Parts: sequence; structure tokens; C-alpha cells
Amino acid sequence: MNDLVDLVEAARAEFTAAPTPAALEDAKARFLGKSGRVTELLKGLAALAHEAKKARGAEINQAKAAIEAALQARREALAAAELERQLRAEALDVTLPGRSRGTGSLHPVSRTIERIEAIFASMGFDVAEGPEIETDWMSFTALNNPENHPARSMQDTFYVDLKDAEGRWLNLRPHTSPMQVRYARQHAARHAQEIAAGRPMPEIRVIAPGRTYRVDSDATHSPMFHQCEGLWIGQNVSFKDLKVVLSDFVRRFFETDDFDMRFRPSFFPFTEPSAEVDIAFRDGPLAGRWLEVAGSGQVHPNVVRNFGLDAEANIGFAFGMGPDRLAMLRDGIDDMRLLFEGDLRFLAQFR
Ligand code: 2NM
Repeated sequence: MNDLVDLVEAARAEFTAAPTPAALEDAKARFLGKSGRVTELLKGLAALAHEAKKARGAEINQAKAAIEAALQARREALAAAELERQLRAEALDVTLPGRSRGTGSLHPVSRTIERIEAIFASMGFDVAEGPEIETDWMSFTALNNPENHPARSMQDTFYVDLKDAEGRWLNLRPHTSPMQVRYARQHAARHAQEIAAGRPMPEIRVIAPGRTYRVDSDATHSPMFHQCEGLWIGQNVSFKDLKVVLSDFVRRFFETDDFDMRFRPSFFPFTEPSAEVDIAFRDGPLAGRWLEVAGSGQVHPNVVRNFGLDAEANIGFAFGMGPDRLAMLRDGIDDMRLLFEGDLRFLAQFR
């Protein structure tokens, strides 16, 4: 009888000492397994007489039941501890402050281009975007650039190691004018019937904003920069219209009437006559300094012909400006390279 009490105690002690379910099953085998201690005791019953066997058998079965109960209790305790551990591991502290993901914002140049687009759209200009890799004809020939003009050289223009159908190297467009050419040629084709019938062609009024590329790099030049060129072709579009469009643009872009504007004679292959457009604010940190804001001119008849139009019947003007420089003027940025380094500490100032 006492041996059974000790046996149950021993089993309880071993079960309690088992740290894991696997260790517990090992301990169980030592007591209840095929050659475990309880099983051995039951085998020993065979040697006893009938009455003694009944009494001893009942005692052993009681002890066995107590061991099984202890085993079950320990199994449940281990399972509960495991569940507790898992819950702890997956615990979520809902009182911690959240980690915020910073809000993105438009690049100052993108904001500037959107601003330019909105102003010209309100004056009836379409916005045209197109390829940055261009053919020689689109970038140069159509724009009245002579065959050996320096702009065509490797020193000035980035070339791509691929040739077009004419066997000429493709280039990274050095201005957005090729897009003006594409747009004007499409417009001419779309209105071919009216034009052939001698009716006036609907006006072309378009701006072409986008990335442009030139071999140039210092504080005021980036090899990748932006341009926004404008084109207005009709039957009687004059320099007066150009002045109105550009001065209204400046007034709205810089949100001031307080500036002087001048057209300074210049030269571009694609316009004749040509003029640089300067403005001088009368007020503020830049007061009194002439700032160049655009190049412009009456589109050269050769270029109008390359649009697929009659250069006698259709005249107009074009201009080109630099959104990078306009962004720098408006936002007071003094080094162009800051615009293209992608430093978030710089960019976050323009949110
Ligand atoms: C400028 C200055 C003057 C220009 C010309 C053309 C086109 F396609 F009509 F020939 N687009 N843009 C132009 C004219 C651009 O940038 C300084």
C-alpha cells in the first residue's frame, strides 16, 4: 500500500519536473508504458492468490487512476503555459503611438510645370507630350538647323547608339520643339481637307512641356533639364499677340503686375525675327535686375513648311522657357543642382 503511495508521488514529481510535452510523454512511458512501473506491478498480480489479487488489483488500479489524473493535469498545465507564451509573443500594445508614413509631395519643378500648363490652358493652349528620344529630322532638320550647326555636335547633344530610318543617330531631344513639330504636322494632316479646299486652318495653339537633354553641367546647367515651349500658328498671329500672351503669363505665374518686360533682339534658327524676353520686378529681392525668362520669335517659313503648312497663309510665333529656372525664381532657389539631387530635406520645404 505504501509502495503505491510512493509510486504515485514519484509519478507526480516526474510529471511536474517535465518541462515540455515530449518530456512528459517520456515520463508517462516510465509509469504507464508497456514495461512501465504500473504495468510491471499488474504483471506481478499473476503470482497472487485470488483474494489477495482482487484487493491488490483494486489498489494498483486506484494508483494507476491517480497517475493518469496527474498526467492529464500536467498535460493541461503545459498546454496552457504554451498558449500563454504564444499570446504574449503575439501581444499588441494598442497604446503605443503609431508610426506615420510621411506624406509625399510634388517636386517643385512638377508643381511649376502644372502651374504653367494651367495658365496656358486658360488661354486656349493644348498640352502635348511626346518622345524624349528623337530622330535627327525632328530635333534639327525640321527646325531649320543647318547640317553642320554646332547644336548637332557630340559636344552639345547626347546621342543614342541607335540609328533612325535615314541612318542618322537618334538623340535625346535637346529641346521640346520636336514635339511642336509632331503636333503641328498632325494638326495639318487632320485638317488637310479644309486646307486643300482653301479654307482657313483652325489655329494651332499648343505648349510642349517636358524633359530635355544637353551636354552641359554646372550650377546653372543640368544635363537633364526641363523646357516648356509654346506655339501659336494661325492666319494673322503677330508679335503683338506674343507680347500679350507672355506678359499675361508672367503676371499670373509670379502673381504680380509690378514688372517691366522687354524684347531683346536675338537669333534662333527656327524663328525670324527672334527675341529674348526679359522681365524686371519693380519690387522685392530681385527688384531692378533684368531676368531672362524666355526665348521667342516668329516661326521661320522653312519650319512652317516642315509642319506641312503653306508658309504664306500661316504665320505665328513660338517661345521656349525653362520651368527649372522659373521654379528657382519663384521659390528662391540659387543652385539648379539642388533640384535634381533628390534630397528629401530640400524637397520637403516645397510641400
Ligand atoms: C525657343 C525660342 C524660340 C520654338 C520654336 C518652335 C517651333 F517648333 F515652332 F519651331 N518651338 N519652340 C522656340 C522659339 C523655342 O526656345 C528658347
